[in-house]
Amino acid sequence: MRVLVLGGDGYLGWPTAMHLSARGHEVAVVDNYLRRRLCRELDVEPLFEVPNLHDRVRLWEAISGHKVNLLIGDLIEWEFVVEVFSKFKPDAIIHYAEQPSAPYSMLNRRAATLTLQNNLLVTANVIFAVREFAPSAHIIKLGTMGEYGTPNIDIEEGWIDIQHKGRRERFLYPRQAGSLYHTTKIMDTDLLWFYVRMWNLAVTDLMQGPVYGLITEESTEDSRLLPFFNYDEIFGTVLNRFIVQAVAGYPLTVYGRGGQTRGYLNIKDTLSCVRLSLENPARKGELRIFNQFVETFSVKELAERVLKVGNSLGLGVRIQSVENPRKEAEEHYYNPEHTGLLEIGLKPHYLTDEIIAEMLEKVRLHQNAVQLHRICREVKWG
Ligand code: USQ
Repeated sequence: MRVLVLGGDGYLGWPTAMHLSARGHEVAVVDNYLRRRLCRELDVEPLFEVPNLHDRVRLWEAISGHKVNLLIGDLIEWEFVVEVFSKFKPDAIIHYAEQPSAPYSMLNRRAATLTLQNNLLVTANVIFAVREFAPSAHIIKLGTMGEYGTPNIDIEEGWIDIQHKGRRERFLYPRQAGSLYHTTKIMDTDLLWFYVRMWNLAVTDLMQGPVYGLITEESTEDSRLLPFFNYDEIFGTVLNRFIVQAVAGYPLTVYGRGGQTRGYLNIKDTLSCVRLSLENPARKGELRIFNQFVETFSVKELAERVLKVGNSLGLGVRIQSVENPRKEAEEHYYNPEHTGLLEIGLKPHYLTDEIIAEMLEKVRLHQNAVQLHRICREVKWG
């Protein structure tokens, strides 16, 4: 298939582009380097330098023999969107082109409006471009488990049947996010659902939990193909942060009581989930939703796992409960469904001690690059 990967420079975008191209899809990546710019502005750059997309595309072609097309530009600008869609004519679009950080969205007014503007306008432009240039294309949108919040009932995969005064109807599962970033993802889902009803689009919305890891099948040959690996408070996800903290001798930063439970997945499973969704598309006129994670952990459990494995490697890991900068439940019910992706063929990589050890060893190679001032930035929700 001809697949456009929007946000192809990011933590997940570049590994997805290589993964799909290795499996014979014709891939084009699009990015405006927003993530790099924000990291630089806030002094929270990743653990190791990542070559720009031109270099990575050349390197990937030299190693794999597969050519990835590249378009640099801002998908908020309609002229650029027209150029991308009319040139490439995609069969499917994988839409990662969003400001992905909850803490960033809570930083100040400017960060909040950038997040709103970028995330909503890019989604709207993608919808209009599909209608005009690729009306049969399948849109695969990265949503987030955070759209659901932490309700006191089971979380279904996107849709819930409600019985009310003797009648039944099917609705999108009620959503209540815990950050402005997560709220923009709810708005995206609503935009897509509206245009699925109006224009018969085919859409898959992947409600993804926090991702961890840095090793994918396609990046083993050359470390310059590894993804961005942020460990700072703004762009680092929690397990990646704990791994770097363990290596750097920094106490693992469990926020508050640490009972916050989320659904996690290895970056390798993100790639499989996206590819399986691509190869088993939604129907026209369907908004299909999968909950994209493979197992749940509380933050405290994650910290204890890293402590155990880290200490077996002689790292002297400590855990420290820090005042929670976020407004979130620290003890709560959490039971989300997640069978849809297993049914279309996902074979999960679970978080074993070996995987934790492998991440610790990989990060150890960059131990001297860790900048401790990046770990805590005290972005407060209140
Ligand atoms: N947490 C800590 N200590 C830390 C960092 C985080 O206790 O040092 C806690 C947070 O308070 C939260 C949990 O760990 O309860 C997960 O935090 P996170 O930073 O890994 O994840 P989050 O901000 O929710 O966002 C990440 C990605 C986002 C994605 C989301 C999925 O950045 O793009 O949508 O995970 S989910 O969490 O299911 O909404």
